[in-house]
Formats: sequence, C-alpha cells, structure tokens
Amino acid sequence: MVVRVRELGSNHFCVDQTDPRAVRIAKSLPWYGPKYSPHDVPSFYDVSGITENPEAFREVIEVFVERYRAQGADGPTHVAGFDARGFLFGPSIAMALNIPFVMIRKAGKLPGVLVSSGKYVTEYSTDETVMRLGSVREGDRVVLIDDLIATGGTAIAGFNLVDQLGAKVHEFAAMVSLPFLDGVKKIHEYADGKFADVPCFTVVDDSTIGADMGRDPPEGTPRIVPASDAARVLA
Ligand code: HSX
Repeated sequence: MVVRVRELGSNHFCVDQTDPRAVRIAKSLPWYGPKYSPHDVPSFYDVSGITENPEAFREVIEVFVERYRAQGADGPTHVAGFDARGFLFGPSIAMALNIPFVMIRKAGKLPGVLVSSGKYVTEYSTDETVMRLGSVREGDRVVLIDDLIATGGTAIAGFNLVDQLGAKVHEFAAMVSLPFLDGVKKIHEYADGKFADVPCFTVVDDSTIGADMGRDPPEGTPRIVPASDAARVLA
C-alpha cells in the first residue's frame, strides 16, 4: 500500500499525518524533557522507540523504500546517512534499493582523503562533518537521510558536502520534522536558493507525535541510577 503524501510547502513533501502508518510511527516515538535528555531542548525524541519496535522500524524503512522504488530509473543512485542516527535508517533503505550507502561522518572518524562541511550549528551543538573523496561523484543522485530535521543546519552541511564532491542531492529525507524551526525553508533559502529545487521529504511532524508521548519519569527520579537500584526504579 503506497503511503499518502501531501505538499506541506514549496518542495516539502510530507506523509499525510492521518495515514495509519504515519500515526503508528509517531506513536512509537517517545520524547523526554530537558531533565532526562542529553541536550537542553523541550522534547528530545528517543529513536530507540522505533529501533526496538520491529514493526514500526520496518514501516519507517518501507515508507522511504516505496517512495524511491516508485521513481524507477529516475530514482537515487546513492543513500548518504548522517552520523549517527541517519546510520540507523540509511543502510536498510540502500540495501532494499540495491544502491550504495555512504557515511556522512563527524570529523575525526573517517580514514582516507576527505571533504569537510566546515563548522555548522544545529539545534543544540556545533559540529563538522566529512565525506570521503570519491564516495559520490558527478552524475550521482544522492538521497540524504537523517532521523530528524530541526533547524536544518545538519542537512545543509550534507548538501554542501555532496555539492563539493560534484554530485547532486536528489532529496533530503527525515523521519521527523519540527516545522516550527523552519529547517526545510532554511535549506531552500540557503545561499540565495542554491538548493531551492531539491525536494525534502519527511514522515511525521512533532505535532503528530504529541504531548502524550512524553515519558519523563516521576519527579525526583535520578538521571543515572546505580546498577544495584536499577530493578527497583524499573518496577
Ligand atoms: C539531531 O540533530 C538529529 O539526529 C539530526 O542529525 C540533527 C538535526 O538538527 P538540525 O541540524 O536540523 O538543527 O542530532
């Protein structure tokens, strides 16, 4: 069954938020507030809600695979995933499409000769990512995949890397979008609209996930518990 897609804004395509698959995926994504998160953001989405739920995980992969498979010969030639959570989705999508998966790595991790995105700012950090020279080349059509788009900083770094390597971004894709941070708009407005023609595709919005998916434990629960206490806190 092909997922229903609608155009949210110019070149921003999103799964219809009433589609049963979008709802199942959204309702498998817990979030934590700042006290129980690694970063000071209002809602930190826990992707393990997907990876530890085989049905939801499969559905996420299927949504992307169906979209790119339907494009036939005009579809992507490569999938490039962002370190680290893009690595959870990209390999399965690439394998199903029988095309290469390419890593967009944080600086300091990859061997070989590299291109760098330079420093960029995300929702909660400053990062730098790299790709290996020759991992994509002129004529290649690359899907950039991540778990989530917030401010668009990470995505733009990926666009710049693929551009430096002479290839084209076919589409930017993410499972979750936080539309209030205008990430997709920022991609399309970046560098006088250099990437304005590249579609972005997202599966669920934060509003579909909703307040009911908040999973903060009772007040006073420590963030790290001693191993000897784990069973008691879990009960
Ligand atoms: C998170 O921040 C996600 O996994 C993405 O890689 C990134 C998205 O934030 P932003 O760059 O769009 O602000 O770590």
